[in-house]
Amino acid sequence: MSLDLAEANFSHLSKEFLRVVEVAAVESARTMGFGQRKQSDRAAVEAMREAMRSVPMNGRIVIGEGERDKAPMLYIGERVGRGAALPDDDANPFPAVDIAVDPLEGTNLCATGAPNAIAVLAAAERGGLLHAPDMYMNKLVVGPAARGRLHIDAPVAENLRILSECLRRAVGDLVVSVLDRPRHEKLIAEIRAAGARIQLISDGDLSAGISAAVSGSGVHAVMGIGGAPEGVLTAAAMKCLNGEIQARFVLKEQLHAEDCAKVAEDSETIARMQAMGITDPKRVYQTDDLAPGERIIFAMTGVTNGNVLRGVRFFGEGKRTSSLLMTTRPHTVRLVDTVHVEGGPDAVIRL
Ligand code: VTB
Repeated sequence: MSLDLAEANFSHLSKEFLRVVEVAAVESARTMGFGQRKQSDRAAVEAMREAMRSVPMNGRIVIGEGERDKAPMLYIGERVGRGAALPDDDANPFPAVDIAVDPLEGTNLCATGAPNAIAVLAAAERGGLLHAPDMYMNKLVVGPAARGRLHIDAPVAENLRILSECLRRAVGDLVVSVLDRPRHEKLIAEIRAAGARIQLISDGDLSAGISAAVSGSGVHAVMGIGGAPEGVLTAAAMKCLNGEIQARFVLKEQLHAEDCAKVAEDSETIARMQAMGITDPKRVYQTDDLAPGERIIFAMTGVTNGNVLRGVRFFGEGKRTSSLLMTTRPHTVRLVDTVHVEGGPDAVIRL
């Protein structure tokens, strides 16, 4: 029998994944503000892939940089970790793990030095993360206080009223994070009409979702259409943070004209969804549908400063990273502040 993702392995792996997201963040952060999003992304992808090689697991990428023919690294289906050199069968001595990666979530944010760029991955036992195609997804993300209380199909004003009750404050005190896109004109108008405040973001609805589930971040919900892969990663984070995501895939016919050019014809998309096991394209996905795993590991490191994490800081004697490392078993949320010392025996560590 191949090893299950047993408790001991599981906590050990989480530390390995921390190292993986830390190096991806460091390498992309070196390119901050260069105005070269592809270069920033490549730096993160290469660093993450290299760091992943030595992880003692039989890993398989389920959400990655794209299909194999388009992405040479961390493509969907790529096997990673020390177990990748051996057949993917019961005799493989390494624990079988499914992995969703976003080596640099917010490539533009990094390229311009804007807040909330992160390096992130989620892992689970095999089958623990939905194989979501790279397409658009409508999302509603809230924190623990409102879990189970809102519905993605309810009118925006009603959801905001319930959210305000759950958070014991006025609707006018709420902040909803929304991607700043023409497709959200109506949504933005509805949030404004309901009286809530809005944080328009240029990119990064995954880190916004995490903010919504962390009290004190200043964000109370995320609404609107972003990427489906980011939706699965958000779900993995919500399992650890006791928050909630509700989501639905969005087909071309429902998209704003501006976004239509970016997506394939619906017939092609539906075929891709079916190949990935998604038979009902209109279904509402709950947190547990997107991330059904029981043993989830979620690791993220700040690249640029953000609502929850600080970005990478470089200084003469090393660098410092700020990360979130979360597991469902045991259920822990670690805020990890790492000093990577490079200055030798005379380096001074500061608080
Ligand atoms: C979405 C969002 C991501 O890119 O995928 C977005 O989920 C792309 O949307 O967080 P557009 O096609 O409208 O630009 C991010 O913002 C960053 O990867």
